Amino acid sequence: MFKKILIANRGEIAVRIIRACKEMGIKTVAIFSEIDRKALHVRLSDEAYLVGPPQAVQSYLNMEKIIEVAKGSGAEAIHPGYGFFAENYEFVKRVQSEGLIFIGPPAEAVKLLGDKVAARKTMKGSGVPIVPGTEVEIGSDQEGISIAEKVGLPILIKAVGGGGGKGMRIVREKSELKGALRAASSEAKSAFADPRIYIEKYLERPRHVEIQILADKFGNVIHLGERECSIQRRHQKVVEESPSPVVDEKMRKAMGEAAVTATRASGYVNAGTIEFLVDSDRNFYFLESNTRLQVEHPVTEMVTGVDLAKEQLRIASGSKLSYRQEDIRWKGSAIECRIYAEDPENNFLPSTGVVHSYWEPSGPGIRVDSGLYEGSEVSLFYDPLISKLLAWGESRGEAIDRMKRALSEYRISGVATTIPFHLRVMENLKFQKGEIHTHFIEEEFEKEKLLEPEDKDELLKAVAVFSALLDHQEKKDIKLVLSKTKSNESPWKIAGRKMGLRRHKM
Ligand code: MV4
Repeated sequence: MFKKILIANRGEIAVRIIRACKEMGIKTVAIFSEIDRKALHVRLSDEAYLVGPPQAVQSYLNMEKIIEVAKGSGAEAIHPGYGFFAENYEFVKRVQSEGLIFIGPPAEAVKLLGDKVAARKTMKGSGVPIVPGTEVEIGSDQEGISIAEKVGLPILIKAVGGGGGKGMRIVREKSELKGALRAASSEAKSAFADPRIYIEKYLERPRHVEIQILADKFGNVIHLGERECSIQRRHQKVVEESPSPVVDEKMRKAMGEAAVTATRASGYVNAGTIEFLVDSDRNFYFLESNTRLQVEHPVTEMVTGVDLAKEQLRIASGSKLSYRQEDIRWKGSAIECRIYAEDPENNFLPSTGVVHSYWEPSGPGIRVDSGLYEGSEVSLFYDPLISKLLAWGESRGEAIDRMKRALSEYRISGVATTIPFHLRVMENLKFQKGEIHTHFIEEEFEKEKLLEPEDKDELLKAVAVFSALLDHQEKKDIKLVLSKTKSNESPWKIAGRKMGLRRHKM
């Protein structure tokens, strides 16, 4: 086993990994930006090094500096957490070329699964069901039109280099097709430096159900069942749970086997996730694969008892899996609420400030993974996810009751959070019945104020907040960009990107 590792991340996930290391007797090296000097992950680690200014590109995404710290501190391996360098092929290559171990999948698997058509091709070739559509990128308008005719409208145009909902376009009318193909491609080009697009049949109101897998270097692959992740807002997950209310034992076995096949077919090693869309007839289709430890991994830990972070460390250090498939048993039900520093009363406007009082819930069945403490600072520089509240119960009903109790105990003052919104979700009758899908929040909570894609008000609000951090020229640039924006992406993401504040798929 490793003696010392570097954690190339911050916040709750860095804390989560440090905790696993402590229990395994592994020394931890933290990195931090100037604004994170007093952060919890810095306090809990054995050593910590400043890597740059608050902007992620200059600190948590500063490859040279991170490698230098890893080598200088004598760390043998690097855990990327999620976001930042977690799914970056170049980073994995670089880590390995420096003689360090990347705690995650092989570089080739990261590359393969990051290319959405290559992934579809691989899955189709090994018998994993995929959404009807193309397994090659669209070469011309004519090709796009004939594929759309074959698949049948509505279709969804997606970016080959995309994922997480960026650069997608629904086409419902034949007349919209040509324009949509061109718009999607140019959007993909500017967002991912890759204009390639492909087509899938558009599924209406599907569920998002994903399977957790573990694979070691000896060819052993197991699955740990599903997580239901349909409750999301603008491609940002809000609530996740396991088991899924629609998945029974038979379906779990079928999806689990498909996920194991997908894992083997892509040469994957370490912890990973195979995402599926599930239609109203409970057919499931491969969507994409996440080559990282995910934000929502604790729900799986709570129902299986498997410590995924520890298992990642064991796999990376060359041990065999600690479990066989038949050792995995699922008990009860677990729910996660992602607490964001956003104001649900004000269109989920990002909220910043110093946490001046902080009181975490606890008691039976409750787990809190957070990087917060009294006095910690929440800024606009990083992802707004500040805490994950989890509840376990013998039944889904008990998990919901415990979650409601814990949400009502949780006190965070100084920054606005989504805690009150989570309480409304837990109290929603359709949620309680398990009648959820990917458009649940939109339909249940935003009916009256569905934002127009070009809602300038919202965009200008974003500019107002960011402008405190900008100089005059940057402000002019952003206004120019926003005035041309027609995408349905969150204005926060657009404005953030213009500022160089990269948000990552989590
Ligand atoms: C889809 C889809 C319907 N049909 N693909 C959005 C994120 C990206 N990873 C894939 N996404 C979708 N792909 C087909 N063929 C609907 C979505 C989708 C979605 C998927 C998962 C979780 C939330 C979602 C919210 C809206 C749309």
